[in-house]
Amino acid sequence: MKITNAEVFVCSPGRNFVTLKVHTDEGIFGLGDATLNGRELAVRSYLEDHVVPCLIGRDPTQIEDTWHYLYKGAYWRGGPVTMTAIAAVDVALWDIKGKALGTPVYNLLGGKSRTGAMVYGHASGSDIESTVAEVGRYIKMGYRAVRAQCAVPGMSGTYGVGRGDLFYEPAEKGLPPEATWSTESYLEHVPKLFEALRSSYGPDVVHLLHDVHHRLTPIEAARLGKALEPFRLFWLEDPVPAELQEGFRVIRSHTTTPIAVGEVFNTIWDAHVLIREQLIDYIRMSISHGGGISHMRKVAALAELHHVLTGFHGATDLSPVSLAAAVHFDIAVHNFGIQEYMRHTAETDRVFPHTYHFEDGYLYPGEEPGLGVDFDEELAAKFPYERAYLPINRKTDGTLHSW
Ligand code: KDG
Ligand code: MG
Repeated sequence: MKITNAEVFVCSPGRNFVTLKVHTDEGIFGLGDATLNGRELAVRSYLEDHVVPCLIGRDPTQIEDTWHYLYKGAYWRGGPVTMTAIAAVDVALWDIKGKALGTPVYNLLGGKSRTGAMVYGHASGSDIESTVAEVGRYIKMGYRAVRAQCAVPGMSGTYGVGRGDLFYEPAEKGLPPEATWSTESYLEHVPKLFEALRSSYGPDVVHLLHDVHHRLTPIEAARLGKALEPFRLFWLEDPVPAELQEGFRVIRSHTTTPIAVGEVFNTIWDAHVLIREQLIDYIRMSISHGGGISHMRKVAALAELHHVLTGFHGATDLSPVSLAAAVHFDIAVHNFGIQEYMRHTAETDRVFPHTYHFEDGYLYPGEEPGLGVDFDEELAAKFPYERAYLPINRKTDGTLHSW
């Protein structure tokens, strides 16, 4: 089999997505997600201008060799643009292999370790009362795990807090909006939210999660982790910016609240110290930003040795192609922990018809060959790209902060 062509599509059915379609001389095609939130067109150019010409004529079944060809052959290794582009090619090749062999991708990864992947949904509200009610709504829908984010009094537009429907979208159209941040108010407020949640729903009805979005210093994060211990979180996510990883030793030495990190990591080299030193409990790298299925198999294998579980990023900016790949991976890999599942809009689901489905708190993959996801090019063309960014975040004195 040979690759004959590869096309890149940028569309915006509710939000922007970049999709790679790899064609072969046997008529089989594979799909990959190349979406990088707020930097979509950079990945399109990386693929169209630099990667696609090198793919023509290659054997699509040689997935591992192609991965190293793109990673090592570029000389310039790693980074989100490169690794998202490599991931899109890699996932498309796994899709092709599954279709060529007539088997779902999870079978190529060792078969099922479980039947479904437990997911968590996003509940948020403008105050504690509405956030508690929203968590209740998710419990009623069957979720076993819910991330809870609440607006902080006195702060405009707290990042990660949705606008009360099931299709919360973190990016906003146009140029980046700006929000304010006060660590003092946040640290005061979050324990009150989780106290209210546990007193409403009890100690064990639902797993509770929280995302700090990289906004604390290590000692502040340690204080938050300690304050949340009585409410038994499933995890506390991205407590500090993860460039300086020594910070996680400080957090770890003070609290038993489980820690999750990694949605902005791109290679195993970003994660190996945190994993080897057991400074985290969940690795959140995703297939689409972490070099694809081939690379994430290595990350998961390293994590398995060190009692770290997977908890893949699954926000709306990861397209249904990514989500399908994640669900196949989740049910195959032994050290799976949880899968983030932010529902896509109906328009997105129509552009990417898929067979994975949600039931009773779990996602299940389809049983057809490959990933079980398609791409409706004609419909996608009706939703052209619209510039959109994640918000910028400033402290109350105007200093730029982590988003
Ligand atoms: O593109 C960035 C978003 O996906 C991210 O901000 C969402 O933090 C997020 C999460 O945990 O889903
Ligand atoms: Mg996050």
